[in-house]
Amino acid sequence: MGVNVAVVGVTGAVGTEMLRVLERRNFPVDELRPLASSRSAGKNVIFRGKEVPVQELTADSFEDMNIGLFSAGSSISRKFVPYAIEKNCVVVDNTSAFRMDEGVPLVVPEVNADKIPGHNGIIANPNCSTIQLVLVLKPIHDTVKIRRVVVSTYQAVSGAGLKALDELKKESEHILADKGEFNRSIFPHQMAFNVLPQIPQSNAFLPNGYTDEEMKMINETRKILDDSSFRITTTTVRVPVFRGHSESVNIETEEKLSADQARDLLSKAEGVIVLDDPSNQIYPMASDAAGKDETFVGRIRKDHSVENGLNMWIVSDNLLKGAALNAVQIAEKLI
Ligand code: NAP
Ligand code: 3JM
Repeated sequence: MGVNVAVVGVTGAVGTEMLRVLERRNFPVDELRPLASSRSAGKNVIFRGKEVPVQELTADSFEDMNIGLFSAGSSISRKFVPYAIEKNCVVVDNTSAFRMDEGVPLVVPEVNADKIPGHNGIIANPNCSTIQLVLVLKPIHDTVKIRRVVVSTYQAVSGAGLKALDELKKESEHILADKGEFNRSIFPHQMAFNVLPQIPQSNAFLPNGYTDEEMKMINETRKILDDSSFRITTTTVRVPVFRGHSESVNIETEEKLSADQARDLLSKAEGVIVLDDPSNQIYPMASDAAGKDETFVGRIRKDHSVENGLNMWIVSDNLLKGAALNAVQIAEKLI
């Protein structure tokens, strides 16, 4: 018995991966309903080798659908998720719209799949930078209790959507061809050959000096680890990489965990691969993680500035484990 699946935002960076992941994991789709804006109605997507027409998302889009995978932005989710729920279509929401709502499980299956059965029609997929972080923090927290975490991210441009990717390509060519001033519409500053300490690029900074992305990582990590006072601080940064988010992570723990013990612990963690052989220049890189399902961790070493501390480098494909794959894994648990 298959299920009927609506994919909202099917023409986007995440939606496109959603179809590929459903296909390659043989998700038992009976009917696929690809949904996007009126701009895309009439276009086709390819699913299992067949063309399927994209429909415009409306209040009536969820008739007969069992699962709705949403990734068309938070305002679209706020407006249309209630129509899906009305039709008993269970929603896996990839946006920030409901993540922090009580009664909405925020799930990374390897970490807290046990929260899924408590849902009331919506299960939220965390932010891409949160997912790869908690996959690594959870086994460490369970073993030696984390006292404090300091994270700096190096996030790929695909995390900002297809238009942002296009702008980076065009700006790169423009600069290499020495064409002078470049007219940009997505990023507030040069993104090619540059590093921007502001994610998302369009939102104002919060009164506390943080960005939305930084606060998402903090609040979501606390919710997933089930500890509202978990000590974590973040700086989120966009780098001119197409695909794959990297994170420099400093972890202080209550009890001692040596670098070797951490490597051993993390090599047994589901969904995590330790890539850590500095003498042979082996460490995780965005270029290797792109297109892969796992989250990679390396450069694991003692932080000499504290009694019990570790530094590490965590990399994952932001469109796969950071978005589409995690959402489909949640849907797999649902059925
Ligand atoms: P994108 O490449 O810009 O794609 C946006 C998608 O949303 C397109 O399919 C677009 O359809 C659709 N859309 C826009 N306005 C719409 C409307 N009024 N009605 C119906 N569909 C509409 O962006 P993306 O990178 O795929 O990200 C999409 C969203 O996913 C983000 O806004 C974010 O909320 C979420 N996201 C989540 C994660 C995560 O969970 N970790 C990561 C990245 C993104 P058209 O082609 O017709 O315009
Ligand atoms: C990642 O307001 C918006 O729609 C922002 C869109 C967005 C989000 C989000 O807030 O849902 C772009 C990129 C995310 C996310 O995963 O939090």
